[in-house]
Amino acid sequence: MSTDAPGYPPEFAARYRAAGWWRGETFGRMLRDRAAAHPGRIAIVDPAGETRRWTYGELDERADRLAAGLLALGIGKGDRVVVQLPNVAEFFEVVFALFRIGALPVFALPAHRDSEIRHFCAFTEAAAYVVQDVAEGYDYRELASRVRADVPGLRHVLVVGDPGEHTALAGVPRDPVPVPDEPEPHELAFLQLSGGSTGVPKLIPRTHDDYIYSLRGSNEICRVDEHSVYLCALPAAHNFPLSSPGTLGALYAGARVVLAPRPSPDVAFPLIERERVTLTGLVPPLALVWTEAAAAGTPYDLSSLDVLLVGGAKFSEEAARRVRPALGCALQQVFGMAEGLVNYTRLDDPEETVVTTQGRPISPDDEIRVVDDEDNDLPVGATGHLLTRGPYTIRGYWRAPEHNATAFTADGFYRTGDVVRLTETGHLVVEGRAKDQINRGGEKVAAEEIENHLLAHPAVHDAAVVSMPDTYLGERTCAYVVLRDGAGPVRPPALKKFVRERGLAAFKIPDRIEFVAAFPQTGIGKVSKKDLRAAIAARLAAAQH
Ligand code: OOB
Repeated sequence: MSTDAPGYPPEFAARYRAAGWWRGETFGRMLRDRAAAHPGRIAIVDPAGETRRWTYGELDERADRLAAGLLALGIGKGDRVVVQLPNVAEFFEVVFALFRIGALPVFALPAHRDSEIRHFCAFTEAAAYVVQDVAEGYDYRELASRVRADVPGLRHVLVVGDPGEHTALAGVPRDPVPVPDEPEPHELAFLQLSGGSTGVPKLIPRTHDDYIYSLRGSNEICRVDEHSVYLCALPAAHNFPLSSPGTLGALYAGARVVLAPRPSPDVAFPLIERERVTLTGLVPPLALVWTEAAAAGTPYDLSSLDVLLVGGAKFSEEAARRVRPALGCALQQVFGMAEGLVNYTRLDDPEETVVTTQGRPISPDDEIRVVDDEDNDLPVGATGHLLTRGPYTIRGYWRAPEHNATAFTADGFYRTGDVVRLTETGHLVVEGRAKDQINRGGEKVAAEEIENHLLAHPAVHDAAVVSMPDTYLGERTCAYVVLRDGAGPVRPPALKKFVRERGLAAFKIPDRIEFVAAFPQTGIGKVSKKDLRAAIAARLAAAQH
């Protein structure tokens, strides 16, 4: 690997190859092989508008032709391309074209706005940015125009649909040219986004070898095979629906991917019936909505659904118990992270394990440590910080040497920031979080990032963003703000508007703003977020009575 990111030490790479975890596969060749084996089998179903069904042969050919077009535009091996697409078939055409030429997709979410996209394009020195014209009423072409004005190095904006002032993806020349040296299995395949706890999101470098192993392992655990039909209900670019086992796992297995434009039952249930969906993945708030909708009685036949994966945030035991009775399918809890490690409850685990734990790792070579504040290992059953190292967990973020020095131990364990306990059976129970992050129903909000946006307001002297309990999302964000002396009156809606206008994903706008004269302090004079969390939780509880 280049100096952009620390790679796996040679002795570990050798071990992971010898164990058969890394088999020298690449995404480009994987699609090529599947297309050769079963060209006429359906790979992607995109129901938006007139339903499109792309076969493996067609997806492979589209990826090849677009790869040639991208090369003709001067996009080549190692170049970064920010991909911000909703759940549309072109997502796969684009990412497989990029995989094939060794250019690196940078997976942005549809919710991201100016502030995030500008950062991704500038920080990665992206050669191109790929968007949908309009989705959910939002015009991404305008966002692209603003970003382009700010990031002069961004050479191309490619648009799915009507391009406006940019370049139509469909118009990129597609004359077949031989693709020069395809990437090697140990090379980077893409950059995934970290939920993060720092001022700007870090980028996660994943290799073909490591990611494809996580797909193969996930498929085995979730029993995905060529008869499976995976419904992609969450945003396709997120690591969970991408790889656990997700769309890429399904394509690896030669299975079928059905794209849901939205995850709500009114959209997803008819798709499950019509396409005979067998598995899907949801974050806990959506799993609750589905469970309630099914329990209330639905006209749609959900009997094809074998497995519901729930992860991204803690799924409560009570909610977990209701899944099977309501939806008639098995539940698998997933505790994963874009940095690597993914845990699943197994399909043959006892029901108690499935509803009370967040699973165990994919790989026998996933190393799990539960430690105290001084990195001392704790006995099984004790609650502590989760550290991990293994065949599909990164050894460092992309171009972030300073951050890597603290986010990883000297011997390469990733500090997950999660507080967990191990059971005797090797299952993990997530008990909390030590990182300064709010998990808003699976959507991660880095406190520092939002605090920085609040601090940009002229009337704000200091800001501290914490989680507050919420029955639906699990957590929401509460921003405590100290105003400057002599600052005129500022009201919460004005401050929220200020943050929104700085161009942030909507899920990062503080749900609540509290003004205080000063922050409570810890013994060593730092802001005590623990006290702030307790204060807002008490306020909310009191308000309920
Ligand atoms: C998934 O990935 P990310 O990168 O968005 O977030 C990772 C973090 C974890 O470190 C943990 O704090 C939290 O999300 N988390 C859970 C959880 N699953 C993820 N916390 C409690 N219970 C769970 N089941 O969120 C992700 C990636 C791949 C598969 C599934 C989720």
